[in-house]
Amino acid sequence: MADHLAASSAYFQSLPQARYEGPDSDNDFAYRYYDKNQMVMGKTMEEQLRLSVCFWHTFCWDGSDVFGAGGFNRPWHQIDDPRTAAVAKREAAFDLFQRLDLPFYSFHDVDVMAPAETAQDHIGHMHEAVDHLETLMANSGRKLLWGTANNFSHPRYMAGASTNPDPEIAAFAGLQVREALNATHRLGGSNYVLWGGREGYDTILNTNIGQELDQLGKFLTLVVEHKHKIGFTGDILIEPKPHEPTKHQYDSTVQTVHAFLQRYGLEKEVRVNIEANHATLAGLSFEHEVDMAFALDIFGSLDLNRGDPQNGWDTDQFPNDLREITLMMKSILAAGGMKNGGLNFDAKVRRQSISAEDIAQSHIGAVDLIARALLNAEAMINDGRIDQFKRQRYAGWDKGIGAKMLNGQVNLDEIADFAVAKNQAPAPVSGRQEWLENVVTQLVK
Ligand code: XLS
Ligand code: NI
Ligand code: NI
Repeated sequence: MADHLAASSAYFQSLPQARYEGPDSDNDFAYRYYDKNQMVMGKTMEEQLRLSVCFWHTFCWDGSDVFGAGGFNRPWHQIDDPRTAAVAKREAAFDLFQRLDLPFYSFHDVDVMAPAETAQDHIGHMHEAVDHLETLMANSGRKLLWGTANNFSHPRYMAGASTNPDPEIAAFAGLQVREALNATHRLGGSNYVLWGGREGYDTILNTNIGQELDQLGKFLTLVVEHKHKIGFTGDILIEPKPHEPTKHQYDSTVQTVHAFLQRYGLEKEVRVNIEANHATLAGLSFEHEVDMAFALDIFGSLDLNRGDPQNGWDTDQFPNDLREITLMMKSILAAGGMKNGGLNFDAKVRRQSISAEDIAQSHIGAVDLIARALLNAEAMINDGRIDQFKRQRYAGWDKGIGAKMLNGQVNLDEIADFAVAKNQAPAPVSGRQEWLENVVTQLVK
């Protein structure tokens, strides 16, 4: 066991410190575009992007899938004593955070603590983990983007957490959320996330949807109350996803979450954490979800990854589509940039990528992709053609009958009378989609 402990702290030690070396570098562990101190639209790249490494895919997953066992053999998974294993995992994680020189991380309660079956053990093991995380954060200067409770993996949650037919299970979920939110507060986290992995159904035959929505709405209200009670000033975020593991998840998309929040009077209290692959699963684009969240004023934070066009599940691959990420970054910059949010890599290496190098290079490549996207987005805003075209397109609504309609100064008769008085059919104008796409192609570098 001592060997595994030593191997855990040495696991990432062969990796060089990642730093900016510019586009001509031939070092696979260097950043070619992510220069954390470079100014982009009034902030450093580090401040604009607020990049975060997640615990679950990177340190908890052992490489297993539904057809086979894990082949990663990370040394902290070989330690028999669960509390020692958790210490080793946390130490290895902070070593990697520093080697990548990324400022933030994210976790589920169960990712960072020794497993617990009872409520008392859960509290004890979680406190032990948080004490250690606090020290690791102070020593490394790393910060917490968000914490969350895993209320979907344990078999007790097979029929949901707050939406479970059994209120005692909802109460256990409440315990986990209280502990995870308190921990996030204590560690100075910027946000607290709720992803309702099993807050949905497998079949309507055994599900009372109206009852479950009320349970979920009430539970969320209690979480918001607790946030204020303890003085947590970060944002509470819901992470939409349409399905998987459930057949249908209630928090399907940004728009359904917004409607849900309005129904329970929480639209000023809760925002969204948007994940690229979840948008794909919902049949939507990433930039659609981001733009929708800004339009509804519930944008919170982002989980970065990608799906695979040939599969219909959450493959959680590292992002690599520069055009897609550029358009998404453009939406964020245009809306004034990140506030409490950040860009969290909710992404995992492939099952055959078994080495420590693979973990580092997956992150380094994705960080560079995002840095390039940020620079492209800045160029797109400075170029101005797309924004100018959009503004022009709606200019009619700033004056005359358009302004009166928007301000509620005319009724349907008056609008109709206006059309009659015009006495000519309005002429269609080009939407210029291909020209706009050409502009994007020119600016994505
Ligand atoms: C799963 C989700 C999950 C959340 C946190 O699909 O993306 O990882 O981000 O619970
Ligand atoms: Ni996620
Ligand atoms: Ni996901």
